[in-house]
Amino acid sequence: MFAIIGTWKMCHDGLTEAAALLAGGASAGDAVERAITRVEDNPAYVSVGYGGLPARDGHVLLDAGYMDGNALRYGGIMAAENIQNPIRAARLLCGRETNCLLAGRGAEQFAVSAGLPMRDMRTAESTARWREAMQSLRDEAPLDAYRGHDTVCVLALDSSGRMVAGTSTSGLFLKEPGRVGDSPIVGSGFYCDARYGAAAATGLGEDVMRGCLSYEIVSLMRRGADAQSACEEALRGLADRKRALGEAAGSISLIALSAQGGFGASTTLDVFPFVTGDGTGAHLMAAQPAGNTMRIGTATAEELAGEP
Ligand code: SD4
Repeated sequence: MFAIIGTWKMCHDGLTEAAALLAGGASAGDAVERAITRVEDNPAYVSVGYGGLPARDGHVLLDAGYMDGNALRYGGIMAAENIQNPIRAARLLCGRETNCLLAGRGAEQFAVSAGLPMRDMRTAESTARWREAMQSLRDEAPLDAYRGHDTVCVLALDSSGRMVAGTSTSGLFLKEPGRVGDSPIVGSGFYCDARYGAAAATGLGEDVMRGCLSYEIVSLMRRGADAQSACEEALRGLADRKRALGEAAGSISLIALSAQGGFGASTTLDVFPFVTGDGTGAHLMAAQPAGNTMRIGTATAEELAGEP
């Protein structure tokens, strides 16, 4: 038995390949790396890897995280430039005893010394997008931090019971150089303990980190919740707390995978596309808030047209 889940429609093709790998006996780590590198390498996905959303200075600054839920180890890079596949750097760092989370220049030097391919991650399109946004950005107008900044997150359970979580993103469009979101931060953007399950988050990192939501989901599964109710309860907990503080729930979407292969997803958006994979193939899904719970169902690409 194996299972894999990823955020947003954009992971569909990579997840299809990853599910085929898992069906052939590959490890959860190889499956997660395959699914995420497929998104990183495709400049059509503008919020991850090559051609990602530039920071305010025009540079594409990348965040990625990786956790091995059997060894209970993690690795990550943040605010790093020119690393072709940030998830591969995060995975290599996961094998280390110390120095497993590297920022900026240190992350780039590590990638070079590890022999990972480097490339200028800007494309003509990403630079044009940046230039246009900078022109329309008036000093007095607040930045729309919620504009298209989606993270690819993938959680996998392989047929040997190994579990892995991975994330990769260019973070918020026009972020301040040096800004780091939740995606490379263990416990917030991702968490995995193979005894209970794995979880990951996408949305505004500043909000996700206030609730350490990925750790919270795994912790709820440790106490007996299934993956779906853990996602819903973790999100409700933070949203209720924010509302009590007079704030909106914000823009947060969560996925989870239990150690038994159960899937979960929740969102504050009207609709959150995600993809699941198992022995029956890869399936495009959607989560939609419905009153006090989440409606989860299969969806077609047409129904999700316009969604990332
Ligand atoms: C960040 N969590 O940098 C990321 C962005 C994201 O959907 O996932 N947006 O805050």
